[in-house]
Amino acid sequence: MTRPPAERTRIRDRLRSGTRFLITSHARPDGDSLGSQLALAEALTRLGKRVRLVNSDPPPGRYAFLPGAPAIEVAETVEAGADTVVVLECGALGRTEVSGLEGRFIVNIDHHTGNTRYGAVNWVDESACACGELVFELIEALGTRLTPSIATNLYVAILTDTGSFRHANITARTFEICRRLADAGVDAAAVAARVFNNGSLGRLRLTGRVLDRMQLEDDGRVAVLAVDEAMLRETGCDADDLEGVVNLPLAAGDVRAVILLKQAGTGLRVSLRSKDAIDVRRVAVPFGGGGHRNAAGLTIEAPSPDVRARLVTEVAAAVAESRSA
Ligand SMILES: [Mn+2]
Repeated sequence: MTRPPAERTRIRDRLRSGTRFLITSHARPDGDSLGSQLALAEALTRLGKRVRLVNSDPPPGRYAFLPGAPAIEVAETVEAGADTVVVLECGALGRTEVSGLEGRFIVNIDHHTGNTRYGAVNWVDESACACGELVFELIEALGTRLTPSIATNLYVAILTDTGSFRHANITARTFEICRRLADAGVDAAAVAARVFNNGSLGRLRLTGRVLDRMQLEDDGRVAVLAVDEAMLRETGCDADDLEGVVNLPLAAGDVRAVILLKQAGTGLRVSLRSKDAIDVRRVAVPFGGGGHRNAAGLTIEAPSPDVRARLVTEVAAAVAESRSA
């Protein structure tokens, strides 16, 4: 899919003409959603705009150092007041888990396959490695200076959404943007240390416990990880501490895909990861989920007893399909 500059131009013009903005993103924020939000918020503020950042969940601790992060408000509903709502990184409006957005002038900027185009303007570029790549282009189009803090936020977005420059969708453009960000003052080693080497011992113990209980299916091609609330409680962790754990089984050459099952109250949150051409997004969609080819997720409110077996069957089928392709 080619980049649609017409939509980016429309968004740029709207950002220039508007005065009061609300920027939101998905629940359970990650490095891309937070970095993209904070970078755009600073750029708009520098243009003299009034900007509110509202999310349904607070930033995980590892992202609390991001420049501007304390300004993020946590709310489940927002009242009128902004002339433009910018929704970043959300394939569907419901992903925000913030109510009160419907019917507003929404600018939708995203890189997820299957985005429902819920905005008044929709800039969806599935070829972007991170939403931060699109926000970089937008800030460039606005002509705002790349400050060290904007650059740091965008670098975190790209660093984390590419799995430290390992995932698909990384292009020469990605490195060109990162070169510009480094030029603008990003300390890449310091950022990586803050994001990856600053966790708790509990998180390390939780990771060990989850991997210790890993089960293999489909002749070792599919790894299944399961996390219940007791494991979190016993290690002093919360669900945010699981970020990245789902990727770890992929370090084994034989493992082609991973299913992580996380108990969430009476429901089940499922993360899927895969290698190469294996499309786990197509597994997630029939369950109401979404994401990318190699990283997808879904939530099952009332899981049936056979849900694990169904997921294993579907993921194994995706693995087989990529082998026969
Ligand atoms: Mn993203």
